[in-house]
Amino acid sequence: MTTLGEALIALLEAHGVDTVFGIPGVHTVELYRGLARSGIRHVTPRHEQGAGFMADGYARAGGRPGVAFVITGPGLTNTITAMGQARADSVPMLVISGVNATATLGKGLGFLHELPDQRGMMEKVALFSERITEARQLPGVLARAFALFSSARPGPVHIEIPTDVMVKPAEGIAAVRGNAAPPAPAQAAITEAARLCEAAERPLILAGGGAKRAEAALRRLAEALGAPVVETANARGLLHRHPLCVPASASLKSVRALMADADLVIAAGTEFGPTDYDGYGDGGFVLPPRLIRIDIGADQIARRPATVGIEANCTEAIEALLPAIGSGHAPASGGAARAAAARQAARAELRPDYLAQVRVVETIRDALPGAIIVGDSTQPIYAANLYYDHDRPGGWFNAATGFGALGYGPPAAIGAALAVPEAPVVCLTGDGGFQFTLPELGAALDAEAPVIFVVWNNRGYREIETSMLDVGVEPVGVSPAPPDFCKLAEAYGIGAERLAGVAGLAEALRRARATGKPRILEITIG
Ligand SMILES: Cc1ncc(C[n+]2csc(CCOP(=O)(O)OP(=O)(O)O)c2C)c(N)n1
Ligand SMILES: [Mg+2]
Repeated sequence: MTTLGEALIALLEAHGVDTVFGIPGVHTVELYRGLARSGIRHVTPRHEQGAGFMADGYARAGGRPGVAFVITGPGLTNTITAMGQARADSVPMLVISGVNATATLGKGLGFLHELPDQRGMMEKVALFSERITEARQLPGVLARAFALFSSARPGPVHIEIPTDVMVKPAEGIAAVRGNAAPPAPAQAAITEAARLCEAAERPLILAGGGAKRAEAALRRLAEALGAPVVETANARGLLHRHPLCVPASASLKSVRALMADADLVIAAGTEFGPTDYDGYGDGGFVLPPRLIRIDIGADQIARRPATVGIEANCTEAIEALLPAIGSGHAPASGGAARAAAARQAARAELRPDYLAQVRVVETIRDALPGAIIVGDSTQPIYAANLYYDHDRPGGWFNAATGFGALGYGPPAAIGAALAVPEAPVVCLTGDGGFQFTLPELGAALDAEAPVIFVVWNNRGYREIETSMLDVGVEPVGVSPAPPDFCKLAEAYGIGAERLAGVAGLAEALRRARATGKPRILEITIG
């Protein structure tokens, strides 16, 4: 007999899932019956938040949904933070959990891992949460999840299976093959947008995380229009070193000036989130008056309305827009000069300490070309989110923007390394953030994920201390003592080096990469 738990694994395989991140418990052992025999790799984090963050890093780096298996109750509450992060950054994530036996649900009888209303809790953060009660529901629920991931604005989805349902017979259950595609761009919107593009003398493109897989199309549009391309944190890596690239935050005065000077702004795959556009909370960001928005979701476009909204994925929208712009249209002159001036002014705007930190990140990039750099909320990541030109599309993401969950970096980097084994993966984390998810070092070893953990050790929550000092608050609670990271590495059997400052960082990175194993490089600051 095939059980429902076994059928679920077979369906996941049919949907192309090759890795799940999970911690089993008595409520999910029946999910593992099928897993052991399948081709799916199981990676065990040391905490379910790690499972969620690994699934997130796996999805962002590899472009395929990340899958987590967790137990009911605490396994799922431990995963919520990662789901919040995935929701904020539109990361496709499937979280599959157990739940107590159907007859006990909602009665408050105190069963192991019981929550008052697990699905109700999930519905607040997931795109949808569905309980499986019958085997025949499985294909449809999975098809719905994967259709959402491939055709709409992605995010976390939750499926729960009661323990009494997991063991039900499930013969002859086959996957529903979806052909879900993103909405095709409406011709009327394309025509109107093309007219605006033709009339523009100082066009500008804003690229967000939704554009990170649209590099070739974006480059052609930028060049056809002569438009500088300003990139949010999640878009960095696009158009590396291109004369039109402005890898700087729209929270900077000089970038805002560039935007204000434009007579047409084309926003591709950006929600205009305040952590990118109003990072200092000064309210100084205003939506451009002449605005074309390209977004996969009509509801997203409606939140910050545009002159023209194109509901489509970025590549398809741009590929429809380009031929609609008259073949005689010449690129605006001066685009590269506007971009160069903005780059220079943006860099000059950085505080000297931030500029030094940006140089640290540039050292990492130049030592390991094509690396994926996964960041936590630490000073050099904040600095580089303000200004930094990464060299790999989709290869720069971190928790210092959007939801901003501290501790994201280390597990997300492990997920990234498993998704893209050929790329060097660097986790850049502070001493404070690293302590949130330190035990995942063990998971990196188990899974043979050769992540290079670069620890920016300034002995405390320094960016928060600075925020307190800036507003005259006497710093309290910002100096948690860090452990000896090199001794910790030793305890795990992981190699480590301590660097006093950044001298020698490039060589240390290359040495780390050559080992092909996880490694800690601790940079002691001050
Ligand atoms: C879950 C969570 N808790 C608290 C915070 C607030 N927070 C943001 S950055 C930070 C300090 C991080 O310290 P560290 O990793 O050492 O980086 P540093 O600022 O010292 O470079 C804190 C506490 C957060 N973003 N997320
Ligand atoms: Mg610190």
